[in-house]
Amino acid sequence: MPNLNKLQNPEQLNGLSVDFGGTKISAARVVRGQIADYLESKTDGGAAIDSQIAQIINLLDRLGITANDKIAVALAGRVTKQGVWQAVNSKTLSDIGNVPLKQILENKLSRPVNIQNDATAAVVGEYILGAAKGYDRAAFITISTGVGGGIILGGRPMISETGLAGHIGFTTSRSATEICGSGRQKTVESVASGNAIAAIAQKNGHAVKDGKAVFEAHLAGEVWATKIITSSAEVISELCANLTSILGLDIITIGGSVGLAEGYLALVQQAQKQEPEIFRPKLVKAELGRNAALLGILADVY
Ligand code: ADP
Ligand code: BMX
Repeated sequence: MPNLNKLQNPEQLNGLSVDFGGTKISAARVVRGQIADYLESKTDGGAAIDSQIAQIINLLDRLGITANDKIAVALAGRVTKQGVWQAVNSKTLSDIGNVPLKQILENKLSRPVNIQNDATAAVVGEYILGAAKGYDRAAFITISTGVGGGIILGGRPMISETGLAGHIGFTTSRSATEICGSGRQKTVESVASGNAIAAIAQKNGHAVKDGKAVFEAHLAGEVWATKIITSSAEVISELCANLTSILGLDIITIGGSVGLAEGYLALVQQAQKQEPEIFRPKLVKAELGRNAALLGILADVY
């Protein structure tokens, strides 16, 4: 696998990219490391695989595919070395099991297509042209529909044969109580993710549509909502300390719509104060914001 240190030049990031998440699918035309065009559609987590693939192709078509365009797709779920896509949390994407997506897209688009997990793509983006530039041991945590992770060690993204490496949302937390869609008990994702934030609020009798609505209630001063958002941030702080114990990280970049929302990072940093100093890495917002995976997926490192 190529070492990322040789790929620091953002000028090399060109083409069409897709970021397929549990809530939204975004797509972009990237020109020399810049987003030149951007489109978004809503994810239907219950849709059949053919329809999910049609969504990806539709966004690419709308951006306008030319013969020479490089195409790469970042995805929620694990992506095996063979390019097979599989949801780990099957409640988020219910029909994604054992899909040979790389082959399917290559046949449809008549060119090589790189596919990779969304958070792994995001850490690569942040490493090449965002907040993790120059750090040898970096992680990206997305707090979004789920909680995902991408890790770079020694200038290389951590990728395993099964595609499971980096799935930090499925580690456990001392605050969790529920089973999650991965089948594991008491996971970080089951208590800190956008879906969990909404589910906890609904369980407590608050008629909210999604995590965003809970976040808005928190910003509006609703105490019940602040309690849920603070608890999510505390769990992410615990995760940061756990990851740092295992990997000796220098920096963690925080992304995803919950992670990027106003004041969330400050809550995680506040919770970090409970940890002894050695367990507190540098914690920053993803500099590339929502575009981290769209940019990182175009690097030739997977
Ligand atoms: P995806 O998981 O598809 O990558 P996002 O990063 O947008 O998408 O994360 C989706 C989650 O973030 C949902 O739970 C959604 O309700 C929540 N969310 C979306 N926008 C905001 C916002 N502005 N503030 C807080 N939460 C948000
Ligand atoms: C989940 C898992 C990860 C993903 C992460 C963030 C699934 C479907 N998803 O932990 O693969 O990286 O969520 O994904 O198993 P997002 O949908 O929140 O962007």
